[in-house]
Amino acid sequence: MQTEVTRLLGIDVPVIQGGMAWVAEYHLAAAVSNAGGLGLIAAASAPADWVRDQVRKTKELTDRPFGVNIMLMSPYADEVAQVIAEEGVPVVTTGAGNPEKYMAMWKEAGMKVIPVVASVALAKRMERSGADALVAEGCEAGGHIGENTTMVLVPQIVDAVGIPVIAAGGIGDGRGIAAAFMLGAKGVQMGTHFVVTEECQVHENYKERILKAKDIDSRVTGRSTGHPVRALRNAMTKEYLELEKKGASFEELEQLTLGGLRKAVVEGDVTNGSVMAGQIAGLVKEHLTCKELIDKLVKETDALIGGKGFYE
Ligand code: TUI
Repeated sequence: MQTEVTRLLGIDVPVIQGGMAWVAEYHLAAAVSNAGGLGLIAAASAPADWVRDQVRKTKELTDRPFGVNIMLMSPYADEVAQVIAEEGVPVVTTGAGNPEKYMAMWKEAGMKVIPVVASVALAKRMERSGADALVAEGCEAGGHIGENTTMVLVPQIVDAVGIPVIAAGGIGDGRGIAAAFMLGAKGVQMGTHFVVTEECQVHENYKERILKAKDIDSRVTGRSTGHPVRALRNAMTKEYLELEKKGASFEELEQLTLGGLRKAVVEGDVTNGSVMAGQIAGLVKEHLTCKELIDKLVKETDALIGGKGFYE
């Protein structure tokens, strides 16, 4: 499955693992890269030293390209941006903001820069500032989301820019990948399905919650505060949405989610914690290794669109 994305990144399969906060650490990143995709470490809100350590541990486990995702709302974003340039991380993706101010430093360090965007406006701006490719993430995705679905966002961004577009949000199998290629994408980013892989270190309760999720189990909290976040429904999302309906203050709402992702990922509290996952959770029923998952995705995609000129 060679495409502009595999050639740009030096990988075998145009599948990128999402930079999921608290979830995407070095075991997972290295396993995805060793399986031929692009593994990512999520810097999330972690300090720069933690990221440096994760990068070094990833390098011990793989010789293949990998990346770091920087969450731009992090108080440590500036330091992490610097550290990944120093450590010679091959690829950086960014989320939840505009990474323009780091672009020159990263390009100088020879890194491939792939901002995650949720709008055509930011996509165009990122191309002008020198991005090598873009992840166009629709609101089917888990975590912090934009307004548009993948189906409407991807073709509009593909038409608006000349650099390769990687589709994200709502993709969980070969059918989703084939559909993304039909919309003009040259690769995909997947998060939710990688959470339930063997190598992913999240608490078993988190994996179980995804594996038993139904199509209607997804909720978006925080629309009223301007920070919409998608997670699987539980006692926390119920209370949050009730408080939001009552017009609760930002501070009161924030209190409810503070440390919630850690609670779910590390402690396994999937009742009161934040179980971030995409809408595709309902489709995810298999617990595989990263290699098994990626091989299966390639086989499924090939059966649908192999030899039809989408990725030769
Ligand atoms: O960033 C993500 N997903 C995330 S970040 C995250 S950590 C977090 N936890 C709780 C609350 C908030 C964040 C969990 N999930 N995806 C990429 C993404 N970026 N989706 C949407 C955007 C985005 C949104 C607005 C990118 C840029 C933007 O505006 C930039 C600007 O300045 O115009």
